[in-house]
Amino acid sequence: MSKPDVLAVAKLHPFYREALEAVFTVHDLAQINDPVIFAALAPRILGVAGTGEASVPRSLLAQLPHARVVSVFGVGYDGVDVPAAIEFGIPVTHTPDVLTDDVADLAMGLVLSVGRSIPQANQFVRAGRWPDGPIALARKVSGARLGIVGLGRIGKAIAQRASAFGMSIAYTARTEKKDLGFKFYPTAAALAAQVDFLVAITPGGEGTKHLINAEVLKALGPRGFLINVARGSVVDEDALIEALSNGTIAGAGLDVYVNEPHVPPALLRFGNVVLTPHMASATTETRQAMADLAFANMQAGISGQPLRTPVPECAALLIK
Ligand code: NAP
Ligand code: 8YV
Repeated sequence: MSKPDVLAVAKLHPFYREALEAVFTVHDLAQINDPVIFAALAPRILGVAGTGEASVPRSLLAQLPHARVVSVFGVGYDGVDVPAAIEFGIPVTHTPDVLTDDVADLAMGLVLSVGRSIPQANQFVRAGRWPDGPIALARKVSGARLGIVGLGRIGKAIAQRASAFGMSIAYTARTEKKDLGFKFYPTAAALAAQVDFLVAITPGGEGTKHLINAEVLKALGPRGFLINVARGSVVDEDALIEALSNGTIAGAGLDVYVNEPHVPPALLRFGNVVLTPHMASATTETRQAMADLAFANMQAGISGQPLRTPVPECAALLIK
């Protein structure tokens, strides 16, 4: 008997791909260039496999009459047209919680990297510059003021880690979380004005586009650092480049970009910017846990079993 067919809409992590291939036939959308071949395959597709960065537009979902699930390998699903998926009766799943620790760890790693100039110091030693003089003084992290934009699962995990560094914690989100005891600011600009390190960790998409803009960067000020581990779209990249050029902010630590995997050349030129390649969840342990969960969701969706982790919009729908 042939294996059921699923469609991969992005380059899948090998852990996820291997799990899928054991049970399903995986077709890569990127390799199907002939519309006639796609039209013949589309009615056989039972599941769609994506990543946090993948695009699953209405136009694609509309061509998959028998799809039963979109399983995203990632917690963010801003590339999926969820209203369209709901309209077509295709639930969307993602991988929350299993990556929270890793993303919070990398956010703190970037705070320490930009504050203490660790990558720059590494370059300083390797370039043989140590004998010529001491490295420039850095910024103390312990006891500094941290602002978190988006106090969800990962934001709270960042706050927990930062508390251990004696940092004071403030945040902005759509809703105030009075039980947590951190200072709430209604806007990112109001928060930025009161902190030394501003960490963005919201979902991407239209609702958060350019949440960190020129006004926020001005409020952060010449001694403030921006960390973005959310999505590239959350930060106005042009405004950020301008702010770095003018010394409006002290520096930045970035894991995500507007046009991944392409990084604006201007960002590569700043010595006070630390760049990582969208790797916040990229440890063996976490990528395995994400693959297990994404696979379990795919299998459950295709076999009509309860989904492990539907996205909130679909969870509400499935309960009704
Ligand atoms: P979550 O638990 O849903 O938390 C999201 C937080 O963002 C919530 O506190 C939410 O506010 C806040 N938020 C949403 N829209 C906002 C807005 N317009 N203004 C201010 N705050 C807003 O999600 P999570 O698990 O923490 O993940 C967050 C995001 O991190 C993901 O969606 C993804 O984009 C990103 N991420 C990146 C990586 C990476 O590799 N760099 C890895 C994993 C995740 P409320 O609490 O008021 O609803
Ligand atoms: C992954 C992510 O890098 O979970 C997310 O939202 O952005 C990351 O964990 C991505 O989904 C894997 O490609």
